[in-house]
Amino acid sequence: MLLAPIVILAKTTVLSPEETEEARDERISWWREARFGMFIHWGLYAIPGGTWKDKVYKEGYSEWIMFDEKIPASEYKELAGKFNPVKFDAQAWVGIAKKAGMKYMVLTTKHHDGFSMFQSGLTPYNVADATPFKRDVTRELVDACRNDSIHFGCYYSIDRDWYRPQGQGNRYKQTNLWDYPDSKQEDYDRYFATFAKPQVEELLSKYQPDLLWFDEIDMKTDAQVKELYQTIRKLRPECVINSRIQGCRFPEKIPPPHCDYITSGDNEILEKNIGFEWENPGSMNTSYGYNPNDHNWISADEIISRLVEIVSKGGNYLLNVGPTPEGLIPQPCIERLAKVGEWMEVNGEAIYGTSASVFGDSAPPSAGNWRCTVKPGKIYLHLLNWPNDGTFELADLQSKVNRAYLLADRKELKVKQTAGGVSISLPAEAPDKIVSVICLEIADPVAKIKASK
Ligand code: H79
Repeated sequence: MLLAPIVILAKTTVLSPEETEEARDERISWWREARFGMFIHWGLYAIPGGTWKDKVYKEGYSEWIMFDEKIPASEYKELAGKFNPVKFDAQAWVGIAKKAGMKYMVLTTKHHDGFSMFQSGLTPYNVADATPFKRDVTRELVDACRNDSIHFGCYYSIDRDWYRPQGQGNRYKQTNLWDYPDSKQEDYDRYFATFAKPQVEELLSKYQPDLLWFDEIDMKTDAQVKELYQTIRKLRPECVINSRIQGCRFPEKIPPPHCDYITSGDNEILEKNIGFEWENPGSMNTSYGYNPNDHNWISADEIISRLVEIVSKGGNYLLNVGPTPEGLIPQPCIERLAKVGEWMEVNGEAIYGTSASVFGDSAPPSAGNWRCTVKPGKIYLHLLNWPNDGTFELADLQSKVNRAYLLADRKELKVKQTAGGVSISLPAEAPDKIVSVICLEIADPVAKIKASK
């Protein structure tokens, strides 16, 4: 569906007039190695948590409450006076991410509601100056991440800001028309030039983020996108940028200009490897922001299978948590992340720094429901179903297999290799009931596959 119009350009293509493939390669190498990150949606919307007056949302985006309920900015801003997350502990959050096997963290420094979750010189409407809490939570998280070797990214909603008049010339009409019905394009241009872009500059110089994660709906002109991009590159060339700097739709061309990787739709897993870095922003229930009434949690098993599927297609998984107004990561998230962490402890080497499957789209369910990731000289087979007959058949592999073992115990497995492929003998019981991983050490750095498919 989304993939049809893509044109994949040659590797040597210059990404943007100012940019080379080599520069992008160097900048994005940590991100490529990381594969799994924590997304954090935290802001004033955690206080209503999806409930406004008589209206209780049991699903949907709690961070959208201001828009959904058309709350006047003058009323919404009163939430700032109630924001006092006394249990917030940046180190504890980083610890939870680390234990889950996550390697980076992206915090909503400003979501569409327009409230800055960092101390900003451009507006007093920010977490340090407008709340009784008075602490710069972005600063604390950046420091905790740096102390623990976790890369840090800033989510920034640059096109939408419901607190400020912004113009309405966009196709979704997702701007604040209830407070500002006469707002015009000029208002957007002023907002962009005097507030949004300067705030991005402020984030870059104050916090030196490793990643800027934009969330957009195509309100910027091409000239504004370019200006933003050049500003970021000038201030911090090593900062990775996602594709929503331009817009939220899937780019028409790969590589897309002005960014380093593609963000797929919210919770959208691409159908296949697109030959370019991409990332899935996923939620654990239907909301990104905290909503105590949204019980639509996906299981830890589902998270692990999604992670394996995404990575086998060459993507990263940025999995969200929505902390409470007290400053805690919700218990259902903690429980799930702990289970994912146990799996990563055993199987992480089949995730970190790996590339997409060498077997085409890897494992349709008819082939036994398995997926594949690779590293030089290694093939990882992720078995979502355990074979009943004690053997796993892998057709089409031509490279010599030197050694095969399960990551769970590293005991050598018996391998029969013929011109037609490889047959691996397995124990009767799966070591992991969700996904067990076999490692094949092969004689070639890059696996040779029969070109039959
Ligand atoms: O930050 C999270 C979302 O709030 C944000 N992206 C993720 C990472 C996002 N912004 N826009 N969108 C997602 C797409 C808009 C979806 C909508 Fe709706 C569908 C807007 C109106 C209909 C969901 C349902 C939100 C309001 C009603």
